[in-house]
Amino acid sequence: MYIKATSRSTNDRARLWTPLYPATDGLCIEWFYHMYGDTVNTLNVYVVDSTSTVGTPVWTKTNNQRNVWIPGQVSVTVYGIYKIMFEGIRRSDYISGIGLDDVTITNGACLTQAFAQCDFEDPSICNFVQDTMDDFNWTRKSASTPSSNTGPSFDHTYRTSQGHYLYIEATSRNTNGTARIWTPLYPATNLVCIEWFYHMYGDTVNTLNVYVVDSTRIVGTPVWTKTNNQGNIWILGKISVAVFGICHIMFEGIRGSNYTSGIALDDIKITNGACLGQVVESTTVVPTTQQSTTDKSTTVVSTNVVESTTVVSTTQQSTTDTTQIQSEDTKKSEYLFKHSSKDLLFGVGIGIAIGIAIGIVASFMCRRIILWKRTSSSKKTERTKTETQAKATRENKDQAGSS
Ligand SMILES: [Ca+2]
Ligand SMILES: [Ca+2]
Repeated sequence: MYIKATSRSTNDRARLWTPLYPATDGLCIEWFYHMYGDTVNTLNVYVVDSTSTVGTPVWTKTNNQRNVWIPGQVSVTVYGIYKIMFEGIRRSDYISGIGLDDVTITNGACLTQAFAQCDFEDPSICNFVQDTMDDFNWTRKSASTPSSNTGPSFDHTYRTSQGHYLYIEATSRNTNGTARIWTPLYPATNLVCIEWFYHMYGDTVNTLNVYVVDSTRIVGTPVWTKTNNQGNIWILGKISVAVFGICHIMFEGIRGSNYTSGIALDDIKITNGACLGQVVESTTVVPTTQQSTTDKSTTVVSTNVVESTTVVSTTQQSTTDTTQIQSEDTKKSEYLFKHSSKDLLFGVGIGIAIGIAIGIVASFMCRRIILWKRTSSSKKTERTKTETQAKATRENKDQAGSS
């Protein structure tokens, strides 16, 4: 679908409505748009309830975005029955066509929603903010940088002299001078995936640092750092960071000893959740700044070196998790110990009780046997005595008879 600008007036609008959808847990709206032409105006996306009252757009894009199809995505928190409306607005003349294709509406938030995706083609640089407490600023540029033997000759997005990137211009700056640029604040619910392309070319290139900083803006240690000349190529940086809460991402370029220390950035993408896809070079950062590098194989994908760093726990949260797991284990072994010793005591008690019972029964039986034996032997003695007396009486009687 497209809006044909020929024979229309300035600011004429064309609105396209979806049917009504039941949203039980928010909606994910995805589409592709094409906004090519010098006088391209605006594409708006609205979420509208069954009353059909149009409020403010949930997504908006203005001006020429070049001759490419670009994916659009937005998650909206709505509960009830909704329809989506796409609105194209014409500008001053016929070169303001807008195309729309592959619209998908899903119940629930978008799974891989990018907080930000910046190719630096728009002068607004995606609301990234220059630091004012540092030494100088990042510069938005297309084509080559002014100095030779340093900096890129074209951007990463289009690989043409028309595409734009950000870079630190080292000329007329001090050694170790820093330039910092901040993203807006993002609500991270679990992990954050940070992806970007960097270009670090020049004999005296110093350092590029990436930080994740909470809303206090207190800068800690970088979650990623790279130093020295990396050659005249754009390289993919990729890192998953455990973050729970609101955070900025901050890129810091540090100048080297002379003008050949240009560092450039392009195609920055910040996503909620861990990084997906190919991880070629992987670095695992374990707690207490102990670094162990594992699985270090490097593959060149087209002309980009793919590189990835996974931060397992540079944050309190992960450390807490580990502690919780450890204390769970401790509890478990304590429980087992307590219970096994209880069982043992119980067993010994029963054993003793049975022993005592057997002893009592045995001693009772013994006494009975002894008593019985005594009684029977005394009876026997008495019988023998009686028999002896009877015998003597009989003998006396016999003697008396014979005499
Ligand atoms: Ca600055
Ligand atoms: Ca670019």
